[in-house]
Amino acid sequence: IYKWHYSGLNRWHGAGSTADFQKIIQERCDTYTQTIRPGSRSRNCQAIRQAFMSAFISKDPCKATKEDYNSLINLAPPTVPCGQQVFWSKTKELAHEYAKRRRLMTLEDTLLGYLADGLRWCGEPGSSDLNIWSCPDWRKDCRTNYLSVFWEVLSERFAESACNTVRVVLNGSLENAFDSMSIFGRVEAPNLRPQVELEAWLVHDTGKPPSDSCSGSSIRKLKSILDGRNVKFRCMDNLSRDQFLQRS
Ligand code: AVW
Repeated sequence: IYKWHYSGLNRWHGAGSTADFQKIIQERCDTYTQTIRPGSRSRNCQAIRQAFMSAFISKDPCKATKEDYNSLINLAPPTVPCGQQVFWSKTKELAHEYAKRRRLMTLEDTLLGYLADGLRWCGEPGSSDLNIWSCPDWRKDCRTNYLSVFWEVLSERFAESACNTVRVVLNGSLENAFDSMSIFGRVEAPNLRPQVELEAWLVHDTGKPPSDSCSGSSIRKLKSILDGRNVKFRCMDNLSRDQFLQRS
């Protein structure tokens, strides 16, 4: 029992892989390429599903590297037409609603972001299956797990491809709307190219006063990261969720 508990499929502290992971990936890929973005270059969904599986199957779930995802990302780079990108941090649902209304694109509107959105996956050395019982938790087990590394490398590529004006939706109901440890803070903001302009929108819960503003210390920190890269910055604050979504 002791040995099974500590070396078996149940040893990680995070929830296990999503049931029917492969099937969901294949179905989402077919939907995306046929219905959501039929104009996008025709993609081979079977090859994409296989590259996704090869990235992590039979591998130590705590030893993910960015390179593990190279072939997958090269099959479907997360690039977006100039000026259409929307980043988010602690505002996922709101940013998606905003992007939808304005015909802009979040990472989850790119093929790989759409495929993986909300799913979990990890493998196990010596097995060709996903571990459906448990997967490493970022805090309790390891940061270099396949889920975290996937979102980091996909976000990095998404940010690197930004051009013209892009936007980030930040949560103005938090004391620090900008979190330098988040993916937006650690990976996306530091990878924007020079001459890109970032517009930050600080949006708070309707009916409550905001908890952070463009002049607060967290946004000053974001500004200093961008200054160092010659990225232009504009910031809009004191918007409630309703005002933000309605504003044209
Ligand atoms: P957060 P971050 N499905 O709200 O700035 C499941 O603090 O860190 O925002 N998990 C996901 C997804 C997804 N679609 N996306 C990110 N995660 C994970 C990519 C990830 O570990 C977008 F372009 C992340 O740390 C946004 O601009 C956490 O859930 C940016 O990254 C969300 O934490 C949002 O990441």
